[in-house]
Amino acid sequence: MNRIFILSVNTATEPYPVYPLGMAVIAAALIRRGHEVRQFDFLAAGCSRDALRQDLAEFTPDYVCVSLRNIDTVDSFATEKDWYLSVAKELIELARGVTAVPIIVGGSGFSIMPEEILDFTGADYGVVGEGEVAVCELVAALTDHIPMSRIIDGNRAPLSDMQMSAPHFEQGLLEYYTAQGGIIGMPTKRGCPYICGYCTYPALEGRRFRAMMPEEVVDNLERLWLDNGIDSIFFTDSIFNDPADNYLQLAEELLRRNLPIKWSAFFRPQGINREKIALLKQSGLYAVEFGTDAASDTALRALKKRFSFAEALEASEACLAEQVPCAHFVIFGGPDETSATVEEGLRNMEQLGRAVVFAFSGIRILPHTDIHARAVREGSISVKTALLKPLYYFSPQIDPEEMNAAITKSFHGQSNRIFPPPAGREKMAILRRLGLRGILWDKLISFSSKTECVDVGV
Ligand code: B12
Repeated sequence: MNRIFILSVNTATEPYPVYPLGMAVIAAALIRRGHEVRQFDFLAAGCSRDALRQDLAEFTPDYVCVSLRNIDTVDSFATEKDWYLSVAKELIELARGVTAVPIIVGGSGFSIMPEEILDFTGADYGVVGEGEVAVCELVAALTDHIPMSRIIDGNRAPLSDMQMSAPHFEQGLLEYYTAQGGIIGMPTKRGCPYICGYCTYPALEGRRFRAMMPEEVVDNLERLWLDNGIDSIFFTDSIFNDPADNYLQLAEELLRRNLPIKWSAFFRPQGINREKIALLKQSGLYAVEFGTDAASDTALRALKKRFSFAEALEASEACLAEQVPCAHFVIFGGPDETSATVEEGLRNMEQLGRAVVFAFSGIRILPHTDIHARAVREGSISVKTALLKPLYYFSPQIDPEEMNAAITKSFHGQSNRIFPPPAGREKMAILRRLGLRGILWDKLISFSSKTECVDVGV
C-alpha cells in the first residue's frame, strides 16, 4: 500500500469549469488496489500554491500523480493565458520542491504529446491513454524497484468494461463544480472508430467503441443523485450516439429507473431521427452538441467526416422538431477550403435555422493527425516543428482574415450564431452572471412563440 497524491492541474473555466474526471477515475483505480489517495484539485483550491504546498507536505506521499487534461483551447483566437502547460510545469516544479518522490503524469492533454510534455515539465514518468491499469502497474513496479521506461502505453490492451473505473467523486469538489457550472461529467463508453482528419481521440482511447453496462452507468448516476443531489450530467463520450445504438439502451435504462436527471452529450450528426430524439428526450436529454466540424460537403470530405451536410441538417431538424435545443460546432478554414466553400458553408449555416452554431477559424495542428501530415506536405510546417505551443492549419487557398470577416458578417445580428469564439465566451459569461447554470447556449433558443430566448446582445 502506498500513499498517492493526485493533482489536477486544469485551470480552464470555459465554457464552464469541468469536474476533474481523469483524476477521479485514477483515484478510484488506486483506491481499489488498496492505496491511500489524496485528490487535490488546483482550480477548486482557488489556484492556491500555498494550499498545494501545505497539502503535499502534510500528506507525505510515496508518489505524486498529475492529471493534465488540456494543453490549450484549440481556438486560433486564444491568447498566451490559454496555454495551460506553463501552469502544469510550474506545479510540477512546486511539487518537486516539496517532495523527492516520483512524479507520474497522465491525462488527455498529456497523451497527445507525451515525450514533449515530459521533457517540458520535468516529470519522471508518463502514462499515455487509459490510465487505470497502467498507473497501478507502474506504481507496483516502481515500489518493487523494477526499472520502467519513462512512458507507459496505457492503450496497449484496451480496457474491458470490468477494468474501467467509475470516477471516485468527492463531495467538496461536487459542490464546487455544481456551484460553478452546474453540470457533472460521466463517461458511458470509451473509444472512437472514426478517422476525422484533425482528431486525436483514437490515440486517447483507441479505435473501438467499448460501452459500459447501462445498468452500471445508471447506478453511478443514481448514487450521484441520491448522495449528492446531482441532477445535471454531460456524458463525456467522444461520440454518444454509437452506430450499434448502445446509447439507446442507456436511455431506456434511464427511463426504467425514472431518475430526475437531465443530460447532454456530443453527437455525430448522422443516423439521428425524431423517434430516437423523442426517446432520448423522455430519458432526460435537454441539449445536443453536434460535432459537425465543417460547413460544406467539400470541407466535410476533406476532414474525412463521412457524413454530408444534408445528414447534419436532417439530424438538426429532428432535434428542433422535438424541441430539443442543438448546437453545431463548425471549423472554417480547414483542408480544401476556398472562398467558394466558405460562402457555400455560410449558406448552409443559414439553413440550420434556430440551432446554435459555434464557428471556429483554423484547426489546431496536433501530431499523428492527417492535418499534421497535410501541413507538412504543404510546407506550412516541417516534421520537426514543435507543436507544444499552438499552431493552426489554414487552407492555403483562403485568406484567414477575409474568411473571418465573411463569417462575422454572415452571423451579424443573430444571437444563436457565435463567432469569433471569444464573443461566445462573453455571451456565456453574461448568462452566468444572470445566475443561469448548465450548458447555457440552450438558452439562446426558444421554442415558444410567447417566451423569448435570453437576449445577450450581439
Ligand atoms: C467531454 C469533453 C468535454 C466536455 C466536458 C463536459 C464535462 N462536464 O465534463 C466540454 C464540452 C465541456 C469540454 C470542454 C473543453 N474541452 Co474537452 N473533451 C471532452 C472529451 C470528449 C472527454 C473528456 C472526459 O471527461 N473524458 C473522461 C475522462 C475519465 O477521461 P480522461 O480525463 O482522459 O482520463 C483518462 C486518461 O486520460 C487517464 N488519465 C487522466 N488523468 C490521469 C492522471 C494520471 C497520473 C494517469 C496515469 C492517467 C490519467 O486515465 C483516465 C481513465 O482512462 C475529451 C476527448 C477525449 N475523448 O478524451 C475532450 C478534450 C479533453 N477536450 C479538450 C479541449 C481542448 C477542451 C476545451 C479547452 C475546448 C474549448 N475551447 O472550450 C474545453 C475546456 C473545458 C475545461 N473547463 O476544462 C481537448 C484537450 C486536449 C487539448 N487539445 O488541449 C480534448 C482531449 C479534445 C481534443 N480536442 O483533443 N470537453
